[in-house]
Amino acid sequence: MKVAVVGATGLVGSVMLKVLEERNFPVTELIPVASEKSVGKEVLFKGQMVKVVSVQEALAKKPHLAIFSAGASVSKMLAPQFAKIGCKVVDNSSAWRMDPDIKLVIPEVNGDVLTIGDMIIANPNCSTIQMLVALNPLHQEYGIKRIVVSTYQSITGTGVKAVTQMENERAGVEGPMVYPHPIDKNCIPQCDVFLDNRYTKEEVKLIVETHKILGDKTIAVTPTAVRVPVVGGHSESITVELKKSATLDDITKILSFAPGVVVLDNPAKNEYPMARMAEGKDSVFVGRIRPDLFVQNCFSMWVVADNLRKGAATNAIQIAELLLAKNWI
Ligand code: 11C
Repeated sequence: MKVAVVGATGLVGSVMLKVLEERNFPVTELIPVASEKSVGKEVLFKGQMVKVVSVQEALAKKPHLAIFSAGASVSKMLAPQFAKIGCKVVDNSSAWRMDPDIKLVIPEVNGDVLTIGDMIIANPNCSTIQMLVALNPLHQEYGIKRIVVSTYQSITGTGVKAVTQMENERAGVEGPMVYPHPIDKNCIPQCDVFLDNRYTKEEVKLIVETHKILGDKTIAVTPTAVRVPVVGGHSESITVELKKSATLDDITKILSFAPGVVVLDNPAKNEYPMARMAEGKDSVFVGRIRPDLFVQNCFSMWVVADNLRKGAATNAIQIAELLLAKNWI
């Protein structure tokens, strides 16, 4: 299969190549695509250097699948051009997520919504993916009434420029700032820009994407998104109130069997998920599971995942694997 990776030289793009290779995705020809300034550069795939090409060259090669991670405006403009030539597009940007005609998919949660006619499929935001991989099994069993979530997000979510900002700060070197404040030795309660309702775009994504993926707009979602000086993954403190009664044992058992979830919860041994251990892995790790001491049928937990893998590249490639299993590519 001819597979184009649009944005192949970016942080997520390079993880895409790694994950395609690791999962043995049947790539017969890799077509790395990037902006004009990167055309001619080379990327490493399966032990070989492959030349980065322009969008026009990529279209001329008629790929069967294109995985986009080049930002929303690029996706908005180019995804339809690939779809038009019969190429399935899995888009990692926010461009198509809330379009009512486009499916927003986490394979473990709502992979069954995909149909043969879907040409552009949206990959949700990283902080939504890990939250819903953990919470969907509880929603299916008990129904979710309310979610209160605070995120502790890796700087890799902002891209390579943020990593450079933190490295410069640590080295005491002046350099361009992508955040409005220093990030090293700091927590910035702002991911992305503010909207009129005083929430940030990242926080609103947690609300609207949850409603679309779970197909339930009645779920109350109260998000606070925070950027922290961490590179390995995003962590989330989640409190979930359920509609039906459940015990701690029920919740732990359901999560232990949940697809894509690894429970790591042993307070006696100080064991719980952390970004350092999630880095480079594809699972969503859940720990610190405990009942609320004041609210009935309410549980808190700590959820961690590698935002570049399950939060982006791995989820996108899992969507492509679903299409492949159905013979739709
Ligand atoms: C972050 N979640 O960590 C963002 C990165 O909508 O795909 C990905 C933004 C998006 O800042």
